[in-house]
Order: sequence, then C-alpha cells, then structure tokens
Amino acid sequence: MNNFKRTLITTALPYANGPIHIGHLAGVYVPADIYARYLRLKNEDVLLIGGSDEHGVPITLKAKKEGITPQDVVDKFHGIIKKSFQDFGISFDVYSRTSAQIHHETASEIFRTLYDKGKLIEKTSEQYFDEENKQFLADRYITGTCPKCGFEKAYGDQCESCGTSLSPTELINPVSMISGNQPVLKETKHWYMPLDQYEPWLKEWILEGHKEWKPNVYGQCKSWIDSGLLPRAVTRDLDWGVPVPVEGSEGKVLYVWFDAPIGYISATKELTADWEKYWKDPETRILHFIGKDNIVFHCIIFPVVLKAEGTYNLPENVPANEFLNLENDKISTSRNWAVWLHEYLEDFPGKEDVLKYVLTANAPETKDNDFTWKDFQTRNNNELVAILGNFVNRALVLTQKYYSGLVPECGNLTDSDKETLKSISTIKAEVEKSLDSFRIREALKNAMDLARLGNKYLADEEPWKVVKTDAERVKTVMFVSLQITANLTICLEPFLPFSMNKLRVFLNLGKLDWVKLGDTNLLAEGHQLNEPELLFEKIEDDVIEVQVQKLLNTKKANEIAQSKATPAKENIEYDDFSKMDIRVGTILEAEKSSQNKKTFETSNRYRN
Ligand code: B3M
Ligand code: ZN
Repeated sequence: MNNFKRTLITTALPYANGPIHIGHLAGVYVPADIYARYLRLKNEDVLLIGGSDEHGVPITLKAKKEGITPQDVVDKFHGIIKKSFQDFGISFDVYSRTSAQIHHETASEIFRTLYDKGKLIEKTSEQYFDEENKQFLADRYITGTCPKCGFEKAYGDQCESCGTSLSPTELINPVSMISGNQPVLKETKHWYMPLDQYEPWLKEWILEGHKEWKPNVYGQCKSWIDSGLLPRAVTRDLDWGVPVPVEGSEGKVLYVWFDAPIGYISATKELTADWEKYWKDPETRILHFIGKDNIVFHCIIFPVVLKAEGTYNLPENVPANEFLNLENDKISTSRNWAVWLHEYLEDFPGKEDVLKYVLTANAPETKDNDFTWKDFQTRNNNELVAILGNFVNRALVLTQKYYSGLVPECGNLTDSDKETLKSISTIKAEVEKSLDSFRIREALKNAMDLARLGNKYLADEEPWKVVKTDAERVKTVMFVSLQITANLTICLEPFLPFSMNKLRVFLNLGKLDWVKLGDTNLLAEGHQLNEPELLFEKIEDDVIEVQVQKLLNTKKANEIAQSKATPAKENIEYDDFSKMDIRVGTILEAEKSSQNKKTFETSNRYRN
C-alpha cells in the first residue's frame, strides 16, 4: 500500500477535567486501538500514543470552583481516565500527561526554536483585565450579552445559545467571572503563528496532496483555508501551563492548543530514547485519531508549527470522526448526559467488548450517530450472541460431545466445504481493504461475516442430524467448523480482544499472526480443546430498563435545575390575558429553515 516502515498512531489527549464517556471511546480510542492491534498482528512496527491534556482554562476554572489547585484537578482525572482506558483494553504503548516535566521541556523547546528562527510574530493588543484580581481574562472567564441573539450569559469566545463564535470585545456588558466586575481593556504582548503565510503551502499539501483524506476532514480543511487564515496567538496570560520561555513574558504560558499536540511528541520521548525515528524519519507514517472538533488544530495549526520548526514529519492521515449522541441528545458533561466508562463497567462487568462492539458497529464515521440502550441490547443479543456466540458455542460443544474435545480428522472435503474454507481468504481481503482505508465499522461488519459464514455452514450441514446416519461426514463438518473458529480468533482480535482471548483458551490455541488468517489447518487433527463456556450472554429487558431509567432521572434533574435557574414570570392581569389571540391549529406542512445555522464550523475562530 505504501513505502512506510512504521506507523505512529496518536489519539486526541482528553482534557483531565472530567472522566471519559462513550463518545470519547467511539470517536477516537476504539478505532485507534483496533487499527493499532491490526498492525501489530501484521507484525508492523507501530506505536499507539495517548495522554491527558492537563492545561487550559477549563481546568483552572474547575480548580477555582472547587477551591483546589489545577494540579489537584488533573491528578484526580488523569488517574480516572487512565484506569478507564486500561479497563477497556485500549492498548497504549504509553499514556502520558502534559503536566509532566518532559512535556514542559519539549513544548518549551519547540516554541523557543520557532522564536529563534523568527517564525513568530510579536504583537501588542488590548485585552480585558480584571483590576481587582490583577489578571488578564481568558475568553472563557468573561461573560456578557451576545450581540447576535441577546443571550445574557454568552462566553467571550462563543454564545452557547445561538452558536455564534465571538471575541470578548464583542460582548455587551462584559463581566469578569472571577470578580463579577466589569473588566477594563489593557495592553498585553503575545506571540502569534502567522497562519496566513502558510496558506499557499497548506493548499498544496492538503488540498492537492491529500485528496484521499476522509471527505469530512478534507471538507473542513478546505473551508478553513478558503475562508482565509489569520495569525493565531500561541500564548496566553494565565498562570497554569507551560511558561513562555522568552524574557519579559512573566505571567504568560503557551496556549493549550499549542502545547497539547506537542504532547504526542513528549509521550513518545517518555516511551523510548529512539523517539526521533517515529517523528523525523520520513519512512514513518503519522496518523492522528481525533474527533471532528479537533480537525483544524491537527490538520492546519499543528502541521504549520511542525513545518515552521522544520525537522518533524507531518501527519499522513487524520481519520477524524463525527460525534456520537446519546438517546437522541448531544452528550454533555455539564448536564451529565453521558454513559461514563467507569459506571458502565460497574453495571456490566466483563462486558468491555460488548460496548466496544456496539460503538464500532455504530461508529460516527461519516455522520453523527446515536447510541441507544435498545440498540446496545439488540446488537448484543442478535449479533454477538445469536451469530458469533452461537456459532462458536455449537462448534465447541459438539466437538466435546462427539469427540471428547479432540479435533477430528478432516476426511474428504466436498466442493462446498472447499468453497466455504476459501471464503475465509476473501473475507480477510475485505477486512484489510476496509481497515486500510479507516472504514473501521465496515471492517467489523466484514469480520463478522466470518461468523455468519460459520453459522450458515452449520445450519446447512446440520451435523446434529447427520450424526445419526453418517459419522464420517460429521467429522469433516466439525473439522471445517473448528478451522473457521480458529480463524475467528485472528479476524476478530482487533475488535474483540477480551473475547478472542477467551476463545483461544477454549481452543487451547496461542495468539496467531494476521498472515495466518485464511489458513485452513490451524487446528491439527487430534488437538485437544478445553471445556468451553459461553462467549456472550443475552442481555434482558430489565437490565436495559435500569439504564434507560437512569437517563430519565438525569433528564428530570436537569429540568428541575433549569426551572430553578429561570424563575417563572410574574402573573399578569386578566385584562392583559384577554387581549391575546390564542388559536389551535394543525401543522399541515413543515420545511427546514436555513436560519440559525451555526457558523462555527466555517468560522475562523476557535475556542480557548
Ligand atoms: N483536549 C480537546 C478535546 O478533548 C483536546 C484535544 C487535544 S489533542 C492534542 O476535544
Ligand atoms: Zn447568541
């Protein structure tokens, strides 16, 4: 497919200001893990890099609210997040954090190189300052009235009510969230990355050179580049982050979106002294797995930084996903509208693969998708249990029953047996094709075709009936079924690692390389199998009901909180009421309005 010798896979660094939920898993970590496991099975040189993003304003806000230090906040959530990833078997080679010493050094160094090479612009501008607390205010520290829709609690970077992205000076009646006072404008110096100067290069590198990127990624890049890029500040007035390594920059840190992607480099350094091989050797392929809100940072800003620095490789692909919703509503940490990974594992111990399966089968690869508990149950019961579990269980149980768990002789294969066995190679090719183009959900469907094949084979051959008349034939049928089962342990390993591990124990078989997929003699005649157990179990309605009820309770709690926050209007006089003309009608037709469209995606601004 290409001439690369090795692959470096990075995964978006989650903010360490809360635990992680199914949206994170579905969008980034599960697909990245599947891809990394696939390459490892192919014996390729691959690293899967992760870590926590521990800087930025939201973390300082949370610390302030709770009366603790930002370090306390990130220590707590870094631990929780790291454990969730471990529990779900996300196979990071390293999971680091941006408050680590090595990261501070790496980020400082890269900034300093840009500074020394004259790649940054120094500019003084007026920004809001809180006189009581003697500090400049990050965009998120300022609220005020949205100039577009009149919403009174808009943030300095965005109005959450109408979606418009703003700059703090556009707010009407701005208020400092720290003191509650009106902030004043004061001059401050910052360093900017002149993105505009890189426009021609970006056009060539992405728009001409990477037409193969996913349409959602390519499209977003194109719209950013076409609408014209502006210099972006890469420093902030804040006391939490990587200090700006330049004289006269006291009280300033690197902008979180400047240092966070460098975290991938620091994490690689933490892992291996050989890190430069993964970042600077042109024979390494770099892939960034991210969610769609991070596209501009990974496709435009970070590459511009690396390009300006001059010694690093650029990403070869950025397979970004869209968003996962939950029961038809946007996942939201502040509204507690999420399925938290640590809570899932409490309720569904041992079912890590089930969640990973459902999130992959329904992955938001090309558009936003919805997670529902009903779909979770259906996919578990109708696919994992009824197709995969059922086939494997029948193959293993019948072998125990007929041959005390010994693999029978192959005997004479019929044409249809041969056809069936040949299909394994066809399926292999299809899974590879899908995975190689990051169509992970299609790859899972293709891989599951192997279980479907086995299921159909057993249903057609009916060994449990034939056993009464033709014992030799049954041996062949069971031999073929067991070879399919053994092939499943390879084909589904990237997707269902816990379950395939179990299956290998039942088969008394070691882990096999990807090249073995399609081999029809993986289990030799006379090989002794172990006693099997069920691979998957049915999930009953009452279990799902509990989860649905939990979400309904959250919704109710949110509604109550909302109604408290917006008190009912005062009663009006009857005379006023009677002036109203209230009528009842039926909607006969409706069409989509083009108004109120969010301008965020095409806008040139981004969040703090
Ligand atoms: N922490 C934003 C996010 O979690 C950010 C990603 C950083 S990747 C270098 O969406
Ligand atoms: Zn607004």
